[in-house]
Amino acid sequence: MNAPYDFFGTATDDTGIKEVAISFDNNSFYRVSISNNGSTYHWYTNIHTSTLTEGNNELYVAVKDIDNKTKITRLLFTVDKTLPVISIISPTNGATVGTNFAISASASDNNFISSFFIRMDGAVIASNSTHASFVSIYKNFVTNLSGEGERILEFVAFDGAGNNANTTYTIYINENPARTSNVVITSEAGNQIFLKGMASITGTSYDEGSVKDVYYRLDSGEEIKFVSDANVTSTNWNFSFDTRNYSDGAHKLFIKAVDNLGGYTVYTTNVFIDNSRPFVSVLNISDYESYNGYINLQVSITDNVSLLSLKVLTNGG
Ligand SMILES: [Ca+2]
Ligand SMILES: [Ca+2]
Ligand SMILES: [Ca+2]
Ligand SMILES: [Ca+2]
Repeated sequence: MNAPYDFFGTATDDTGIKEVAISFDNNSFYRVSISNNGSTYHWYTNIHTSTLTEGNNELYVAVKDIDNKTKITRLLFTVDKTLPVISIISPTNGATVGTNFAISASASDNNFISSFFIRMDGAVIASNSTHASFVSIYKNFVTNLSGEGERILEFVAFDGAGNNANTTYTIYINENPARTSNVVITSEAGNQIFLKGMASITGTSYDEGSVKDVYYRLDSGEEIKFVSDANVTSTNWNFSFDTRNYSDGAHKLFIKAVDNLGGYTVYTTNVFIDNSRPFVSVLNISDYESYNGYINLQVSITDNVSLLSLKVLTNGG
């Protein structure tokens, strides 16, 4: 970076100093201001580095005493107007991360890095003060449940000349995806996993940040969104579907809760849809026949999905 820079020093002489002149890189000398405190003379000038070349420079300081005797002193110095370069390996800008994640970055400079540090929301979370042309930071950052949401990561590097580079990333901490609990399934068959007719499902989805959407699907069917843009930490929901739109038999019901950062979990449960009656046949007696004594009744019952109970009723109760 180009900036004004102070050049100053002292000179002494037995009889007194008349003037101090300086020259950069053998260009013409010019006088600079002097002041004295007894026999010690202070000289001072302010140079804008835009007038100096990058890299090694020479400064000549010519001190002339009142007898016009002159002494020239040569000084070497380095001009560094080139900013450090910051390279970030992880995370990526805009990334959503979990409860711990890697921060990996480096800074390099044509001269040397004097300080490299990383801030999260203004607080330094990692630093490296090694003086080298290449300096890196690797940190496994643990959120310690500090809350979900947006964080500002700043990567800052200073070189030896005070030039600094600054890169800002926005990341999103998602400590937990949205989850679902308290799922209760009822249907015309009662409160159980055997469903017939209309089925009604209730439950709760929750998140440390907020629940955005909740979906359900049966098997590999289409996801159906039944909670949309809720944006609350917890939502009690319900949805219903007509089991007659599905084949009888075993199915899997999936309920997917998605949080504001896209984190989700899928709650899964088995259900059995059965909209067909059992089939009953009596094997050893016939309609309108008369029997005496005890009858050993033989009945065959079958069902496409599952049998729950069999009741035999007679006229006598
Ligand atoms: Ca002298
Ligand atoms: Ca530099
Ligand atoms: Ca979350
Ligand atoms: Ca059935």
